[in-house]
Amino acid sequence: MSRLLSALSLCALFVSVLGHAVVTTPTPRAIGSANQAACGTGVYNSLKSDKTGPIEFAVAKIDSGYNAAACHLYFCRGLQFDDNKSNTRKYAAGTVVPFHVDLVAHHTGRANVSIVNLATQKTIGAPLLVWPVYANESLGPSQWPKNETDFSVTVPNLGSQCATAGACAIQWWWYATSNKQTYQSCVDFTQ
Ligand SMILES: *[C@@H]1O[C@H](CO)[C@@H](O)[C@H](O)[C@H]1NC(C)=O
Ligand SMILES: *[C@@H]1O[C@H](CO)[C@@H](O)[C@H](O)[C@H]1NC(C)=O
Ligand SMILES: *[C@@H]1O[C@H](CO)[C@@H](O)[C@H](O)[C@H]1NC(C)=O
Ligand SMILES: *[C@@H]1O[C@H](CO)[C@@H](O)[C@H](O)[C@H]1NC(C)=O
Ligand SMILES: [Cu+2]
Repeated sequence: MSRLLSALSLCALFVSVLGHAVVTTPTPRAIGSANQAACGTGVYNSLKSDKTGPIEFAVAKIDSGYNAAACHLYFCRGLQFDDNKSNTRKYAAGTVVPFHVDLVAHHTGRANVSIVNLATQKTIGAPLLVWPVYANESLGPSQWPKNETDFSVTVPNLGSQCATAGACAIQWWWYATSNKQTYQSCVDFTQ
């Protein structure tokens, strides 16, 4: 019995150390040297070690190399556009973009997907999708809503706001209220 209990607690530890979620389709913005320069090595190593890990793990590693004016950890997970410019998509108004989220561990919370302005770090318009409850940890696999991991967003007409690379991204944002952990992924695009 005690062996079973320790196996169970090891498992829980494993799950809490292992990562939790990231967008995998479209391939989101990658991490690189611009992130390290802006965020410092402690944060960079944490973000890089597990792309599904919560932002709070990286916050815990903030060191003297962290530049708060350049590294916005709670926006696009602190990842920098400059690290992955070639990954900028072009989405005409009305484009339906399929998403897949690799949801490694469920923690009850809420989520949304929005177009974001990379300069002001604000949402452009209303969120495209909202999940008032996301990744409910009380549900078993057969009950998991399919649209928490596979969904599509329709890119609205953004006028000229997103004409330049580095102006806009689509951000997926999950906040797990049950353990106060934040997950974000950004897909850079122009229109
Ligand atoms: C950024 O995206 C491109 C295109 O998807 C990819 O080939 C490249 O390896 C990425 N860059 C980094 C730094 O990972
Ligand atoms: C997800 O699917 C459920 C059940 O069909 C639906 O009620 C909900 O509105 C959908 N949520 C999103 C964000 O698409
Ligand atoms: C999560 O699922 C359980 C079991 O169906 C339900 O009782 C609970 O209300 C759900 N949580 C939220 C926040 O909706
Ligand atoms: C998206 O979700 C996050 C986490 O719950 C929340 O803080 C944020 O205000 C939401 N964004 C919008 C535009 O509703
Ligand atoms: Cu997690």
